[in-house]
Amino acid sequence: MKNPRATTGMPTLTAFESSPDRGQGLARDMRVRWALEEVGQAYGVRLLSFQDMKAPTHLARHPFGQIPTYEDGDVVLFETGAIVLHIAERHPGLMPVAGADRSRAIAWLFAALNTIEPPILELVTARLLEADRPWSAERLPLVQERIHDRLRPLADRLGDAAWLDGDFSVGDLMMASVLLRLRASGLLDAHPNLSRYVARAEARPAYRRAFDAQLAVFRAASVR
Ligand code: GTB
Repeated sequence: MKNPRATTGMPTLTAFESSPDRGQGLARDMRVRWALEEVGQAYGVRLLSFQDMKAPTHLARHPFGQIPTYEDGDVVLFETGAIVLHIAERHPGLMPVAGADRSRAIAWLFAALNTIEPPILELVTARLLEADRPWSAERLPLVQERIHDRLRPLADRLGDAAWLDGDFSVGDLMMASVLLRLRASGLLDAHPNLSRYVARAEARPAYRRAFDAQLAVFRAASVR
């Protein structure tokens, strides 16, 4: 889709005006902020209420009325995978410049979104939306086991390496973003090298800047 009000200058994201995660960095604008910080690209943020997210102006940007979106000149994007890949393709620093190494970095980005994130989202659904169902207690261990079934081979592949395939890449950024959603559950603790991997990712200065920026938004909304 073309941006009807294309302007030159820095990209603009959309994010929650008041994030339901209370500034823990779990909402998906965090991964886009982090990618922009990694490549040193300044950005603006348009904050939306839940009502704004379902209004026609935002639905023109995002067919499902969600955050985040990304606007830069003529480019208007939704889906964090597409946004983060777009950023990585246009700036040096988030993936190798060409060849098989670059393709593997992209494969890890897709693995994070298509292989690791789905069972984690199942757990979130089970905990938040299904806890009062009569079958919930029986189902929860099955959901948890499906997560471990994905984490075990991931942990085996990572081994003692710092990152999944050589230097830190867009694949690591997305994988760490997805794994962070597990922290509160304690499930990551069964895979110590993955816990260390996530801690390494969180210690990156670009991650810290992105985290602080989204936390500042939440704090500002709380005092209003
Ligand atoms: N596949 C899309 C993408 O990757 O961009 C998913 C986008 C998405 O789920 N966005 C969520 C949203 O807009 C916000 S991040 N939800 C509102 C809606 O669908 O109407 C998901 C999220 C929400 C809350 C927490 N939390 O409270 O911890 C964490 C993550």
